[in-house]
Amino acid sequence: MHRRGFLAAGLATVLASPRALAQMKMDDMSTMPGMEMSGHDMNAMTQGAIMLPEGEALRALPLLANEAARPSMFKAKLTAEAAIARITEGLETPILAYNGSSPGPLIEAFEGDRVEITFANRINSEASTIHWHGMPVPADQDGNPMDPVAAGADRVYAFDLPEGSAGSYWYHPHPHGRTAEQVYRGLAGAFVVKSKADPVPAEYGDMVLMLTDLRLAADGSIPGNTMTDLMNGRVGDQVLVNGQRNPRLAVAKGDRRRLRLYNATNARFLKLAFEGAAMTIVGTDGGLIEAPVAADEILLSPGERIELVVAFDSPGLATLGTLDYDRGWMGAGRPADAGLTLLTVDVSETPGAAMPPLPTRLRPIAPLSAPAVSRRLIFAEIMAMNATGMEMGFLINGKAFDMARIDIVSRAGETELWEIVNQADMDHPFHVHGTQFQVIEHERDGKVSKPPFVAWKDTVNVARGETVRLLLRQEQPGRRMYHCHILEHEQLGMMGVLDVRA
Ligand SMILES: [Cu+2]
Repeated sequence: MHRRGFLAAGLATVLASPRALAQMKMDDMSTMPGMEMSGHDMNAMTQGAIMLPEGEALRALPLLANEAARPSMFKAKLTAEAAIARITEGLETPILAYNGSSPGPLIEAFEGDRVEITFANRINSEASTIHWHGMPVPADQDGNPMDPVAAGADRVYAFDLPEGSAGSYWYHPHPHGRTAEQVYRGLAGAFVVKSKADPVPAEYGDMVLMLTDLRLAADGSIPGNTMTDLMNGRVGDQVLVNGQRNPRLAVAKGDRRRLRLYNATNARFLKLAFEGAAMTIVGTDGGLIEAPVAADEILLSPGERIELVVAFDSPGLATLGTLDYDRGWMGAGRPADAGLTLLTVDVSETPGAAMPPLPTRLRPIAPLSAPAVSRRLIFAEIMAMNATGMEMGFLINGKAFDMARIDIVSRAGETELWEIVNQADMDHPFHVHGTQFQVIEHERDGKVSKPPFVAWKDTVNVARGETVRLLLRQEQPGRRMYHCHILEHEQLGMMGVLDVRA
């Protein structure tokens, strides 16, 4: 196996301090965090994948009911527990669900709302948390691995949604060492913050499409992670939209639909294209962009979201599908990324009611500027064979994650320039908690390019060999995580702790 990192100068140093390295030994995989591969799983996997039926009517995600007794308040309870999904006839699939549903219920709240969500962890003997991905919540309410909720325990997450925070966020577990597994077993949901002054016409609707992927063994169970999954991140056999495989949606000719696409997979890169319909980008992770931008293709890396207006002007079938994207795959078993149909839309011959046009301006975004500090984060993979097996590490600045170590100290309210350098052989989507950032530059092979528009992001893909420069400002003090959003990589060390001080 040829790897750029294999003989990197830093390797000896890292291997000399094995406790700092997330380590994997081929001959003792059962001791790895998140690794559970029994002989039963192995047999099930070789018997071929169970695929879900296609073509059912697209279901909207169930809405989490607001139990608050007063206005400007969102109050509810989320219970994480084991559930049985009857995914195909005669087969029962043990999953993890929020309030019995996977994906979890959709949370809709408004800018200015106070949010109080009681989390009941009823997962059998496993700690968990709820992380509010992308949201500007206080550090101690953000479900970090340092704040686990023990099995059987409850806690309340409370925070305020500031003005200007409307956007397409999501929630998922973030417990130390168990995030990847709890997510691929079913725990993730969307959290949409709305603005009362939304410029996108209400006639377009507003629908969340949660993209997840699933792997089912012949007996209907979800098998544990393999060595390949740990290296590349887990990629399932089928990509689902709101839990359905290639569901169908009926629209009238001339309709416009507002669709919020979420890549909630552990590790699958989705290069998306709409055939037979025109996509216009209106928003990113952290809400609306300044003006609509037409797009033929969109790369959505794990953790990212995109907000689209799709115009259905041609009668017949329109399909949302995937194109090939090489994100750097290690070893055999590279998934067939291209040619998946995720959603089929029936566009009627008869035109529907006329739809108002999309405004040419959506909202202003003040550019972040004049960073007071610059930082450089180098992402690297290391891999080595030794007497006891293969060791693999996913590192940031030569270090694997250590919850007790503070890697970066920042000051609240100060703009910083972060340079994320990917010296690895795989793409790594970079995510930071607690704030939204602005990407200002990409550099690859000495070529510098600017992003096509200003946008608020909390997750950005850093392709192998690429450097991404971004400006970011944390407003609230406390400890924040930054990490690769391939959840297996995060679990194997590619995460750091940022301490924001007042
Ligand atoms: Cu990664």
